[in-house]
Amino acid sequence: MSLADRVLKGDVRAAARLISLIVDESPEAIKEMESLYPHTGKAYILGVTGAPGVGKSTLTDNLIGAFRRQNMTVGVIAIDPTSALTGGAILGDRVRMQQHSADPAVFIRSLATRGWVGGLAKAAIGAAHVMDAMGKDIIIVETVGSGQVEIDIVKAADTTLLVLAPGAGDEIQTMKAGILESADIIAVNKADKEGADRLKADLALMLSMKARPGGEWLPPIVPTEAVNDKGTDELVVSISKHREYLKNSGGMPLRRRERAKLELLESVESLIKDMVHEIDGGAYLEKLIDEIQKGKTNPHNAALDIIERLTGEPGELKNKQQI
Ligand SMILES: Nc1nc2c(ncn2[C@@H]2O[C@H](COP(=O)(O)OP(=O)(O)OP(=O)(O)O)[C@@H](O)[C@H]2O)c(=O)[nH]1
Ligand SMILES: [Mg+2]
Repeated sequence: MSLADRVLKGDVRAAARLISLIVDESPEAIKEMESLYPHTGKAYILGVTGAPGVGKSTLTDNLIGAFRRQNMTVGVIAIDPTSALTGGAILGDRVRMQQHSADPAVFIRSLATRGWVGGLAKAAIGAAHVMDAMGKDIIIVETVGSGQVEIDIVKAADTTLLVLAPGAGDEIQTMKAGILESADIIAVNKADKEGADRLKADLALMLSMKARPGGEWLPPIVPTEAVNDKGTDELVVSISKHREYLKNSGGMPLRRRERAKLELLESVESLIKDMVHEIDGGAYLEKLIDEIQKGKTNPHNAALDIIERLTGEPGELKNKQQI
């Protein structure tokens, strides 16, 4: 039986293997995914983002518990861009979500970047497709921070939960980075700590400054104490309400379109890069790099030369670029 067939039957080991192949950008993954795609699109994707240490994993663990009580099956993708260096955070996530690790209806997978950032959003969405095809009802994608990858993944989720906590000082930066605009729900975690009420009030003020015509969604601010599993039910209610809102407002296809766009563009990028590396067995790329170093050309013109080699239709593009 192929990996894809095993995934469709809910085989956890096959799913783990396929996700590894996706992360490694193996050609085998492309083949397997071809037969999986028609079986995707059923799962609901919840993005959970926020600065390091605000409590995303603890909250995620609570959410897994809440969704399981509703008899939903759950997939979790924890993305950790820093673990290449420490390896510690992933271990932390595993430990934090351990109470669900024995539950066959819960599938948790960490994605490490191993020093590369390119294609991470694509790999995460690929992993989500695998869990979707496995039959998971809801897929939680946990991402740290506010880099481009996070913003991409946040855009690709159906519902985005932004987690903030008082006192870190990070929260304001997160807002500056534009994540606040992408948030559908905001959890003010560590509500047991000083400053939570002020953070909540500041957030409410910031959100009220944006005009929301025609019943546009106003992100609810939900205080939580993840360590004590407090506020989880309120969060789950907000998630259901947002899901309902997306359904009624026609927003769902737009989000999924955004996801398809992200995946497509990342695929184009990686395919073209592969093609470039293969021209003359890599010699052409080296030659252009040499020429850039010697000042005989520049990266932009060298890129146009590459496109000329790849498409055979150079002139038109060059003219366009000059205008
Ligand atoms: N006081 C308090 N501490 C909390 C709360 N929620 C989480 N913590 C603690 O905050 C620390 C970080 O929690 P995590 O759930 O690992 O946070 P995270 O955002 O997933 O962290 P990274 O994945 O490393 O970015 C842990 O020591 C938690 O026990 C809370 O509501 N109150
Ligand atoms: Mg975490």
